[in-house]
Amino acid sequence: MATPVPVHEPHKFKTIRQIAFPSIDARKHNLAAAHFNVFNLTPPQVSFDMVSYGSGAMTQEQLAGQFIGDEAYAGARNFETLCGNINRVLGHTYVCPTHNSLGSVKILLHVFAESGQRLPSNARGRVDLHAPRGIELYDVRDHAAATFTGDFDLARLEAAVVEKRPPFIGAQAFADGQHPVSLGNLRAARALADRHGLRLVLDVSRVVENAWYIQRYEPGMGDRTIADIVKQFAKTAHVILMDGAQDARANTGGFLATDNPADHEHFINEIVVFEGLHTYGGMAGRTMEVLARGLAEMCDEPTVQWAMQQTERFTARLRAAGVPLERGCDGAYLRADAFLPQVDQYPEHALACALYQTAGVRALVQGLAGRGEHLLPLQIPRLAMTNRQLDQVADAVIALHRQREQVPALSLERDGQWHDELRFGAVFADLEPVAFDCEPYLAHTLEPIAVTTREQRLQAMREAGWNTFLLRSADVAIDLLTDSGTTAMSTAQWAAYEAALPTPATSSAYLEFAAAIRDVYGYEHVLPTHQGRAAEQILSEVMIRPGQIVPGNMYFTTTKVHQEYAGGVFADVIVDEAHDPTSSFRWKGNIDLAKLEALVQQHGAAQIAYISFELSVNLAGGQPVSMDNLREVYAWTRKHGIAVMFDATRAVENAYMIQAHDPRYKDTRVKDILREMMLYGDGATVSGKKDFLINIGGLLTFKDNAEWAHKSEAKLRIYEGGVRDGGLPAADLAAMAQGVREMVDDRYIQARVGQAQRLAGWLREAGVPVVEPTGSHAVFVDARRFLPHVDQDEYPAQRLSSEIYIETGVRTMERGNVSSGRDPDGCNHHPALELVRLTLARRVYSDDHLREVANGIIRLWQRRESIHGLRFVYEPKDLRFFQGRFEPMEAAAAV
Ligand code: P71
Repeated sequence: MATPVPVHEPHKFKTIRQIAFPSIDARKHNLAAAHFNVFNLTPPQVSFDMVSYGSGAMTQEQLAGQFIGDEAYAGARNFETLCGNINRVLGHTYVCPTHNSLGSVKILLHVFAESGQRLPSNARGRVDLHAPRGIELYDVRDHAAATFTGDFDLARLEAAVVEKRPPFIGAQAFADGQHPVSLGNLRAARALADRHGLRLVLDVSRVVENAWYIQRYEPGMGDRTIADIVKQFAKTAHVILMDGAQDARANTGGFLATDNPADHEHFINEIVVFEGLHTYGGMAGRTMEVLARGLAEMCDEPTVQWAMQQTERFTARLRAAGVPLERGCDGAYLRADAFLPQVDQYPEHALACALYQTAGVRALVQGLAGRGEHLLPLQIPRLAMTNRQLDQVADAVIALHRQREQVPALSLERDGQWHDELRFGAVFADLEPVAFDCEPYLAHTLEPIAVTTREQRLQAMREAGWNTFLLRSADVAIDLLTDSGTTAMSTAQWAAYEAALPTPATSSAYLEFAAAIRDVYGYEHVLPTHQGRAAEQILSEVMIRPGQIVPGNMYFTTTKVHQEYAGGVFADVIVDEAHDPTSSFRWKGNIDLAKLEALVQQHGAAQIAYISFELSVNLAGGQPVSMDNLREVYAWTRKHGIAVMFDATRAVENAYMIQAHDPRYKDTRVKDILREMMLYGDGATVSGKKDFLINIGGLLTFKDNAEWAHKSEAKLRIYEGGVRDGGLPAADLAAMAQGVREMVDDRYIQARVGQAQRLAGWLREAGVPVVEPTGSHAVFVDARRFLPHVDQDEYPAQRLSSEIYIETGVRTMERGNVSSGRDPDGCNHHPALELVRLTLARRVYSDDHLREVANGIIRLWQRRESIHGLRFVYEPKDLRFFQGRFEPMEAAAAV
């Protein structure tokens, strides 16, 4: 049987590329400046660029290959890798590299053809390449074929071969992007070519998508792998050519390959004239490496199934809404003439303009104009978009289809032979604009995720002592352990990272970072640290005198440990609702002023070190603090001369919650809300591994108190590194500075928090008990209500997190009795909250990943009675949740 269709991407996003969402006014302006030809728009003017050529997401292995390019003029190692992979994947021995498929065609025609000849082919697209060279294509495609519409009409092919004496037979996998070819038909064409002493030349740029069709629809092929079909298909031809920017997901590059050494000899003699040398053919060494790795990966079965599922889903959604289209190998090709019957000239351009005007989406028509096809391809950049994004793009097209009568014709202002030359004039129609609320970024590179069986996971869990911290990430499919340091960096962050110049003195990266912090927080003194807990240590030592009280809105593990090391005594002043997982109070992060007042009454204001004020309180469930509470607490501290120190680790998420749930702020940008929040404090520690969108880094910052800053700098030099780097390389500082600018983007933060809300919604619908209301960085499952039959001393949340892994391959974190440790009397602390945290990494997983997480947990919920508790077999003294090991109670009972 063929591989089943995966329910989510078989990879996660490793790096992302931000996308812009120009306003409707900007779009109209851009269209006019582009002469109403969307070809002239640039990527920053476009939200979704629906082109598949060279725009796919690479894997991390491909990206890594880019950096080991062997930029030698002759005999590059990368060429050897490329040859090896072509041989393995496509079955041909002799390789002639070219700069792209145009280079390949140029060589082919030069070697085999003469001007005036006619070339029978199943594809029309190559007219663009051949016609200007005086070679005419002769259509021998079987127009009556139902499924394999790219098949040759063998009788017509035979006739053409006899009459026209062509130089060779041209074949294209997934001809013109729309017409798949069956393996049986291709083999018949090969036999025909052999009978007439002709070569069959096959363009394999889209061979993978074609192979998927064969697997699915060609009789007897259902149990073959994509890899097997691809090889059989490619080996059928005498000569293959490939464009690296298609299935192999390189951004350029190409090659000719053959098993015939004499043909190869001809090719490489021309290569030096037109392309480069026979061992690089006009490609950079790194391009050969990226292409070689892309070839090696392109037949990965789950990835192919996933990509094709996206195309099916996208096309089906449009078709169901009555949008006229043809299904392409990489998307939906809109039939612009049927879409806009009132527009009789250039309907494809009119439609492209209307789509850009309403939604900022670009669909591009390319090649020779005037061919009378009127197709507007909406191609899916390979593996770069989520289904949520594609659904919204489809909805934008559907919304336009509903208003299609309003779409005006364009008036031609400059004619030309090619679509990109045309210029139009137009009046803007009154079209309703479309808004997106999907992820505001595309995948740039991908990281594969583990595929495991239940038996393997059970074994892994046993070896990890029933502690998800001790699992190997290589055994984890979807990792919801933490949102700390797990973000996908953006291409802008990587650019800053690569460009940063290291120095133990003041780096530009530090200045960038300090400027970003001053801009976003409004605080003057900026001290970088290697991560959050380092800032906590310094703050605690500078600000706490032994014996002082440190009131805080619920504790965080590392924060409390450092306060205690400095001699402080933590006092919980969070509102009572925070300890009740069923309370739906909106601002569970708030401080209870009465509790603060009582502390001052009892100990005196001088005994209070500072208020430790966490935003988006992690252990309460990611619960926000209200703006009013921030203001009131600050006003209260001014009366008593007490400082407010934020744990601003997830302050941006808190700002978003204020925007979303405090009607007074609904029209205020998150950036401005954050700036106001920070007015109500005197300093902050930050674990940059969360809000700042980086993998390592932290911050200690003070609003204006130079003395605290000075004392802290002295500690920074001893504990962390220099005062201008805090032990961080300039590169990480630079990426962090860029992350601070990206984190306050309204669309990003809304998409991020929205994911948590949707995941919670799916669980809630099925009755799974989750902490209410849903916080911003995670969904917390209430293990007490999930497993009411398991005693808290048998660690229900710990067991539930283990079972979630075994059931689904999803890694989560216990936040309950294990995490909160033992009291001085040796008994477990028995916290009110016994939770499993499903924490969302930033910009890494799609809704499809999370839907599967929900489904797995719902399956467990349905058989919850069968789940029992755990007991310790090894229990460390401090922070026991990290290293502790357990065994199931049922195993203990069986002994
Ligand atoms: C999280 C983490 C990472 C973590 C830390 C300890 C145990 C398990 C996981 C870290 C935070 C945090 C807040 C509010 C300070 C830190 C420490 N959170 N404040 O949630 O959430 O920062 O890790 O950069 O040192 O998984 P650091």
